[in-house]
Amino acid sequence: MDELVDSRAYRSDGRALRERLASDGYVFVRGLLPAADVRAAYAGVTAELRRGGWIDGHDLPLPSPGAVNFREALANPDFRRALVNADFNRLTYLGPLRALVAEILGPSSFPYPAKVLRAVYPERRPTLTRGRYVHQDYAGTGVQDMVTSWLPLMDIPKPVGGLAVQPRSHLGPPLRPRLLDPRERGWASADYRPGDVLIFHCLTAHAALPNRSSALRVSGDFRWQRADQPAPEQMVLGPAGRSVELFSRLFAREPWWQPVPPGLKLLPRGYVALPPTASSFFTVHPGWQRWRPAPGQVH
Ligand SMILES: O=C(O)CCC(=O)C(=O)O
Repeated sequence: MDELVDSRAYRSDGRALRERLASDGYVFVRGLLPAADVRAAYAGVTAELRRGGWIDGHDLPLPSPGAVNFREALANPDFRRALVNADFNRLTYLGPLRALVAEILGPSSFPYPAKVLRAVYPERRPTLTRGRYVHQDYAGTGVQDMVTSWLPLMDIPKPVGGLAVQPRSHLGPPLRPRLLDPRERGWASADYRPGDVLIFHCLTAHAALPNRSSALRVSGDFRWQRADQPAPEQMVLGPAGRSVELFSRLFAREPWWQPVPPGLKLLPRGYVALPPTASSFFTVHPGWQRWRPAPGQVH
């Protein structure tokens, strides 16, 4: 496993960041966010998970309820409370993260109100979290040049199972989902710390490393796109199909809240994604022209 290249020195240099995204498929910035803000999010999330019996008083995982995937976890009320925690949601809107994405995608970029919280148990085969399978996030939204920001909420050294990306895989064809073997060559990851941010393009292959520790791995992933492209309705209004933007009732009065851009067009729920159009960063591999969405969820 290679080390992610740290782009901290270029965090205000849009051109260098875009070049890095175009060539490697990712941008990693160590210590971008204040660690205290990330630790507050971890404290808020784990308080709910502790109350719900996911972890004990030392944050060690308990056998119950043991949901392995985000969607299953959403059925659990304590997990849902963790997901709506204000300090967790606030992370998406912190100035250094918004500024970094704006340098890459442009000033109209915005995060989807729908956010993903991961609470990943130590791996016990045959049960595996879907994030362990190699995938490309384009399949989830069908929005070209969408980027994902992945944030550790705690120290996540490699044995705790952080995210790995396959540099330059965004230049290749679509890949079939398969389990990532951490000994594979040509992959990169890091010993993550609170405040680090990994951003990757929606055609970049990525997967989580196995959690071989005794700890629950807690991280968040937030997705971003430009305002001049239609956005998937479920990422803006949420899975339950509300009439107003997800979380706006809870957080609209918070000083950090940012509504989605006015006039944003939505891709209706059930919309079947088409092969990606041209990217503004790199030439898309012709193999994507034959791409069709696979049934079922991969992550
Ligand atoms: O954190 C994980 O386990 C998986 C994350 C992932 O696949 C993603 O952010 O797209």
